[in-house]
Amino acid sequence: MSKPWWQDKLVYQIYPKSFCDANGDGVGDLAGVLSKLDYLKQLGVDLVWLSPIYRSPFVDQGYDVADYYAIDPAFGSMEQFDQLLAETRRRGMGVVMDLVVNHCSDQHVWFQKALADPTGPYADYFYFRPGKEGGPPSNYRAYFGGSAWEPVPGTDLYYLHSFAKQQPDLNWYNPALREEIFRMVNWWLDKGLAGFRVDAIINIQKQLDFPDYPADGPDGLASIWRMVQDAEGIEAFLGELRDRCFAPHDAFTVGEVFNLKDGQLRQFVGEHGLFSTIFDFAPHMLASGPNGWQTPEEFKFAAWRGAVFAGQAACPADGLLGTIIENHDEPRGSCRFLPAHAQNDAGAKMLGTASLLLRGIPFLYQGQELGMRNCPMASIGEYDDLETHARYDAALLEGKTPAEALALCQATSRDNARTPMQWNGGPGAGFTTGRPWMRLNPDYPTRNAAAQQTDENSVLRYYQRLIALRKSGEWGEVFSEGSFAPVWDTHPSLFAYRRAFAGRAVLVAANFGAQPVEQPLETPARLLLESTGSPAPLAAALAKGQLALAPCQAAVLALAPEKIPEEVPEQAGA
Ligand code: ISL
Repeated sequence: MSKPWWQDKLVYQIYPKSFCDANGDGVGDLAGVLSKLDYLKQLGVDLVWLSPIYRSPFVDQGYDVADYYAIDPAFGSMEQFDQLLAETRRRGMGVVMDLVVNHCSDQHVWFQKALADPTGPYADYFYFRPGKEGGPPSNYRAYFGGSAWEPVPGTDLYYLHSFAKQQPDLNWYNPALREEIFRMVNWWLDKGLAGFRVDAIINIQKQLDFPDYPADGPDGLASIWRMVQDAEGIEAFLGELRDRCFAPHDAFTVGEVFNLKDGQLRQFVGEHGLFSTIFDFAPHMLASGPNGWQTPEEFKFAAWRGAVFAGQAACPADGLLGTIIENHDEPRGSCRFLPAHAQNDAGAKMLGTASLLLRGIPFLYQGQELGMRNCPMASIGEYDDLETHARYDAALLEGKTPAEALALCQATSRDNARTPMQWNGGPGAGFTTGRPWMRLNPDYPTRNAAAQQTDENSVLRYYQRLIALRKSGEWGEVFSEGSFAPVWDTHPSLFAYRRAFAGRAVLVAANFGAQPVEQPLETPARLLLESTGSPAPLAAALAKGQLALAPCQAAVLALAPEKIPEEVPEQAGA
């Protein structure tokens, strides 16, 4: 089996609206991205994933595409996009676009034609269905709240939308629609794109009779997820997409896939997988309590470690998961996957170490490398995200007070991760010379890339060293191809694992506890990297065959080669 070209790559997600604004209109743009390519190269980024930049009315920040073949003018032009392809290539990097094809925008010409002729061919690009008993065809709640069915004006029909009503679902059961999508995907790949992050893709499978489900909320509706979960057949659609588009271009693809059924992972990743990789969201699911986002859960170390290790164990030996701390839909990892005492720069470095060296394709989200933090807004009016507003309304409907509803938004809002990137401590944080489209996190005067670049001990400089180690000539293969084995996995505060490849092995260990820890090591170990900038006590302990970690300290150790073959349990096939 030959190694895929993307096996040792590291991906950095850009949220274009909030990354860098070159023309001063307060909204990030492609010229801004172009101006930061050297920063990304210095960080060690291989692939740049851009959240959607297609023409869009931005009801859901570009995840509502009005024209798949056009760059939205807010971001720039197709010439600038081509320049981005050329400039990344020149630096040995690649560009990954977001592929949003569960739905499009209601402004897309297909939907406009469908509305104009609701029994014509374009109506079958969507799900147009007659109502039932004077109401919608079924009782589904859309992910962003309210009925998932919206009346088609002037008819007794409704159209289906899993997300906002301005995001009508596309009918993958129609071969003509699939042809349109394959043509579009190939058009982008022919341009020289490295690949795609494939949005919300599990939702393309439906039960075409759209059965009702028992209500699961005070609105009398049932989550549309119930219908998707019981639907089947996605593999056929995705297999066609792979065979017609991705495979001929040898593209890198990452699926945004939630809640796979038992045994399904095998079909999604690996040598003949439907995608190159899919995100491992299991740790993120822990943040939702029994009532989903309405009951956010505090960080529990053992449960989190268990979820991460379970993902590593479940991944087939010929496949890789996308390991991820944060993205544009999630609160910041530095405020989520750390105990209260560790929610600081030392914790951010420790969490980065624990995550980036796992087996998998590491994904970083803009600002993660600065330890950027959640930005609780002072009022609901300061939030831009439609999901946050829908949650606020739903919480009020549930009987929560406005203050309680706001607190829920502050804890869970997607806008926590969407505040502008903090480039320097000057006006507009170096993000814009104008008025930023969303307020800046007030910590930008001290937490910013320029300040961190000159501080040897900063989160940014540490991430640079960490990524350099992951990709180094000496240790790169251990991280990109090596096996994974948990270590001390019942310890109350240690997060530790071994990676091994071709007779070489490293131990990654991090102390999430508030007290120092000491563990005897079975094999001599040499320090490759540690996160606090004070390596002396650890080095002294290693000389005595001990691992000693202060609170919030993470370390990467090379294990003595002669001991490795017997000592390290090899993962099947690795
Ligand atoms: O964001 C979520 C939870 O806060 C998820 O339920 C999210 O809606 C789901 O992961 C799908 O997300 C993707 O598709 C959405 C878009 O709003 C998200 O930004 C995108 O990542 C609809 O296109």
